[in-house]
Amino acid sequence: MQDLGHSAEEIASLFAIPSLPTDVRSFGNGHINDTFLIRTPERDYVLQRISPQAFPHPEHIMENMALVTSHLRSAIASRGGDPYRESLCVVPLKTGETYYKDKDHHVWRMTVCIPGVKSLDLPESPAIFLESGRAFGMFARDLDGFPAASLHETIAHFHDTPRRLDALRNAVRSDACNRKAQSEDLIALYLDRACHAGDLVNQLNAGTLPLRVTHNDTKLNNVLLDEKTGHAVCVIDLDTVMPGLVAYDFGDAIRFGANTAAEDEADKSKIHFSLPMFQAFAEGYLYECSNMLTENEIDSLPLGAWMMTYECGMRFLTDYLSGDTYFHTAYPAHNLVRAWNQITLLMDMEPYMPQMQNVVRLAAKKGRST
Ligand code: ADP
Ligand code: GN1
Ligand code: MG
Repeated sequence: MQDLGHSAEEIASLFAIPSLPTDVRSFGNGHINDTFLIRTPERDYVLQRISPQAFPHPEHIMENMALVTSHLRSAIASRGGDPYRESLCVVPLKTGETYYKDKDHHVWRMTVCIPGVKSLDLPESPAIFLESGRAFGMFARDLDGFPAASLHETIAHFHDTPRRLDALRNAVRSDACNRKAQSEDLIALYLDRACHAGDLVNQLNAGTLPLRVTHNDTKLNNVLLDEKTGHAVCVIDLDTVMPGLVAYDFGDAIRFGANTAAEDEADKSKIHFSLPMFQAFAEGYLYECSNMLTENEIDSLPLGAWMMTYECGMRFLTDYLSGDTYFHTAYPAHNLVRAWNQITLLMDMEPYMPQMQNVVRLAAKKGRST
C-alpha cells in the first residue's frame, strides 16, 4: 500500500465527525481499497480511498451504497435486528456529499466503524464459517425484491469467467513483464480447464439460472463477526453489489473459507478443500435463504465453488503476468503464489463435486423445513 497516512488524516477531518482524529492507521486486509481506522474520542470510523484501478466510476459505488444500505436497514429493522450495527452506515462530508475527490481525482469515503467485531482471514472453526454462511444467506434474503435495475454495474462483467479466461490468454500473449517463462506449468493447468469456463454464464444466458442482486465478493473477511460470541453481525465491502448469480456468492465464500490454508499460502501441502467447512457454510447459507432459491440454483452452488476458485486463480495469474496492477501485493511473486494456491485448491476440490451436491441438497431440504 502507498503511504497515504498523512493525507488520510487531513481527509478524515473533512467528514462530518464530531472531533478531530486522535489516531489514524492502516486497517484490514483488503486487496483493493486503501483502508484506514480513524480514532476519535467518541467513536471509530473507517476511511477508504477507493481503488481507481478496480473501480472506474467510484461515484457509482456511492450511489449504489446509499440505495443498498437504506434497503438493508429497513429489511433488518423489520426482522427485529439492529439496522445501525448490522448494516454499514456512510458518514457524509461536512458539506453534505457522500464522498471526497482529492486533487489526484481519488475518491474517499467514510463509514462508521462497528465496535466489538472481528474479521477473519481463515475461519477458526466450522461454527464460525456457518455464521458467515448465515450472514450472506440473510443478505440474499434481505435483498430479494430489491430493484436490480436501480444499481450501477460497478465493475462490468465482474464474474464473467469466459472473459476472465480471455484476459488471461491476452496477458499470456503480451507477456508484458517477461513473467510467462516462470509460470508455463501453471498457465497450462488453467487453460486445461478452459472448456468449463462458460458452465455458469451459459445457464444464465439460457435463462435456467435467474439474475439476482448479489454481493459478488463474499470472502470471510467481508463479514464482521461479534468479537465475543462469533455470531455474524454485518456484511461489509458493498462495492460490488450488483446483479449476479447466487452461485457466485456461495462459491466465492467457499473458495476462501473451505481452503485449509490462507489464500496466499505458498506451501501446497497445506492447501486442501475441507468438506466439513463446505457443509458448515452450506448449512448456514441455506438455513437463511433456501426458501427463495430454485432447484437449479441449489444445484448450481457446488459449480459456483469450482468456478469462483478457477476464476479468482485466473485473475491472480493475469495480474501477475501484467505486472501486479490490480491486487495489492506484499512481494513480487505474491500473485503467482495466490494463483498456485487457487489451482491447488481447485484440483483438491474436483473429486468432491458429487459429495458437495449431496450436501447442498440436504442442507436446502433442512433449511426449507425450518
Ligand atoms: P477492500 O475492498 O479493500 O477489501 P473492505 O471494505 O473490505 O475493503 O475493508 C477492508 C477491511 O477493513 C475489512 O476486511 C475489515 O476488516 C475492515 N473494515 C472495513 N469496514 C469496516 C467497518 N465499517 N467496521 C469494522 N471494520 C471494517
Ligand atoms: C478482492 O476487496 P477484497 O479484498 O475483499 C477482489 C475479489 C477477489 C479477492 C481475492 C473488487 O476482494 O474479487 O475475490 O480480492 N475484489 C475486487 O482475495 O476485485
Ligand atoms: Mg474486503
